[in-house]
Amino acid sequence: MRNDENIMVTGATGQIGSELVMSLRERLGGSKVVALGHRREPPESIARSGPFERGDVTIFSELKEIVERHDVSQIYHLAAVLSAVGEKEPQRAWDMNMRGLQNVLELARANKTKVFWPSSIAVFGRGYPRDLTPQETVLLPTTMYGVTKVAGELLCDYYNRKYGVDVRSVRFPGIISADTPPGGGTTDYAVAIFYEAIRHKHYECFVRPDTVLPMVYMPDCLEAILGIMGVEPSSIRRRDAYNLNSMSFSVSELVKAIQRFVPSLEVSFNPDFRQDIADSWPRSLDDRAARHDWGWCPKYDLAAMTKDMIAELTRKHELGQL
Ligand code: AKB
Repeated sequence: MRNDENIMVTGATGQIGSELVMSLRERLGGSKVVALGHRREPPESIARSGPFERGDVTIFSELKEIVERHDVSQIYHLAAVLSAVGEKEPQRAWDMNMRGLQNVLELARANKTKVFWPSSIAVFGRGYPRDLTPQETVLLPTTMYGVTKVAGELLCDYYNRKYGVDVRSVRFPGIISADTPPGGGTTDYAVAIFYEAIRHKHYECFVRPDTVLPMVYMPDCLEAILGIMGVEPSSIRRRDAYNLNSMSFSVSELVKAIQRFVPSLEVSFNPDFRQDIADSWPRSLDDRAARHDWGWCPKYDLAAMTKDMIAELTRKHELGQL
């Protein structure tokens, strides 16, 4: 990454955005990274360390004005409605996820901007192998979020082939982090359980104990984003999205791992509509293409991630920040 470039991160107050902005600012300098948020107030760390813009990614003119004013040459487009909220508000999910992405790709076409856009394991749904899911298989999602991710992958591939837009993408599994909690996803339980273990020693889980999903810890998630964006365009052989695999565990295994640090944690189960979504997603993925093409190599497993999460949330709790 060159430090004469200006970067914009959309969805900058969200789970990935809030940490990606800080990581990019540490590398490039605060003034080089514009954080774009829509509804939420920015955390103080983001507001203080560089430019923050309020804007709506579905409004092309707003986005264009901000991109041009800051002379942006790379966009990390993270603003999205996730799977669970998307099932409650499918029209909003379509509008936000598709219009936002197309606006970003149109700007990228006009300004020769490089783009990162996250796809998701939600592209899978029916008729595919749930273990070591291949890079190329049937994409029949069961959620509106998944529909927007499949359509988004095709749109990225189209803009690359038709207009040469340098867009790069990965299919993220659930993301676990201790900074900003996720909002409105199906994999949110794997984060919420840590917060509740520290705060109340009790968590009511909305999926069954035997539910297995793939997950990734935030430091590896950031490495994926910076890794795929850091290589030469010729290394990127897919312009739809790469499968990523890191760790997979059942809820029971996660509970046991946390109980090593919080033995009094109790978890009850009350599955809701998110169970069906979880049951339609892969348990693990074949990510050989990502490892081969741009060097994806996650470091955290369940034990290392759990140790880190507990230490970080305990520290925040002691400081009265939880
Ligand atoms: C969600 O649960 O909706 C997201 C995802 C897997 O893309 N975390």
